[in-house]
Amino acid sequence: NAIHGFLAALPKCEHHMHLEGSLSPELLFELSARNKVALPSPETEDPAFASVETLYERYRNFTSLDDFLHYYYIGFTVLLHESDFEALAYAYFTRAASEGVRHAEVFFDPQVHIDRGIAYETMVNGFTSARRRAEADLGITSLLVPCLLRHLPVPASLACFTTMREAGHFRDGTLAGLGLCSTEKDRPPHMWEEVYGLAAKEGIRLTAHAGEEGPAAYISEALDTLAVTRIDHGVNARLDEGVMERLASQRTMLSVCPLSNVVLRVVTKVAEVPIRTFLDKGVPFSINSDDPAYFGGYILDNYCAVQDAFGLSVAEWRTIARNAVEGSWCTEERKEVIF
Ligand code: ES4
Ligand code: ZN
Repeated sequence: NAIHGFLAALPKCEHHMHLEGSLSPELLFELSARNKVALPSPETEDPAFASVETLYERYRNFTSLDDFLHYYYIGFTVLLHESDFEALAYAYFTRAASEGVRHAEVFFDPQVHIDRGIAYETMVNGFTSARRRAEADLGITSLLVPCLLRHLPVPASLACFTTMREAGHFRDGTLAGLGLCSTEKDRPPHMWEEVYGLAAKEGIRLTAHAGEEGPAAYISEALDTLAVTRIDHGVNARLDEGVMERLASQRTMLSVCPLSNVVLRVVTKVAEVPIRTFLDKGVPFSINSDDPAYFGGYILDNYCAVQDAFGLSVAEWRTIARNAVEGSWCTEERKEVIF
């Protein structure tokens, strides 16, 4: 298919990719053996852990965000040393660069690692060294964005934010911004207003997952109470005309993740992701992989799935690629080199 070659060559930016979500079953078993961290027993606990294949098969059958998050957090347990975090991130940058990604803004979940006894510096040093090596060897630039976790108490978010700020990492560019992820159920955005207010005072770039399983109203609430300049997912904006118009007029970029939305049953098929509507109404968006090791595809698979569902023109793909570059948090100089 000729257009797939075109999509592979298109200069891409990825804005919604959780580094822990790029942990393949292969690397999971490898690190489990090397670090002597037991996974759930396939005999007595969870048959999915019998092999790489059965685990991939289980990943194809998630029923909800919470069902996915259960496996996602098991994956964290094998990450112990700086070299593990380095290997995880470098494997992602290698794959992304091979698919035409020129710039990637990647998420990680510091709270989960800190809570299980991993030093904050261990993960950040590992990720940072992978970023440097990937830029030097592969020409891919990247930014690192921590996500606070919505299913944990708000004071835990405050404590984590304080750790990162006191490390000086927002000021020196080690961390490029702040995000918010995990389950939206009964955790409305305004609960994080205080933390986001502190971050805004320091001039930190802000984004948040909203309108994935949560309603369109959570998108407006994130814009109003958290002062985010980007929305992660945001597909439920399609259910509210006012929210659509606001995103278009403010040019707030959505980081859309089509295969993730299908696997987690936010939509029943990629054709239900409102790509056509976003294009027609001028809502800027980028196309992303979210948790590529769990959702059956990296960024190019997501681009191809969108093409198969919508049959976009070359001009429309150029608009999507340009909007993704423009919505990035890299320098204007870097944007000009990419597009
Ligand atoms: C996530 Cl798909 C998704 N939604 C919310 N939080 C997340 N963390 C990792 N993947
Ligand atoms: Zn996500």
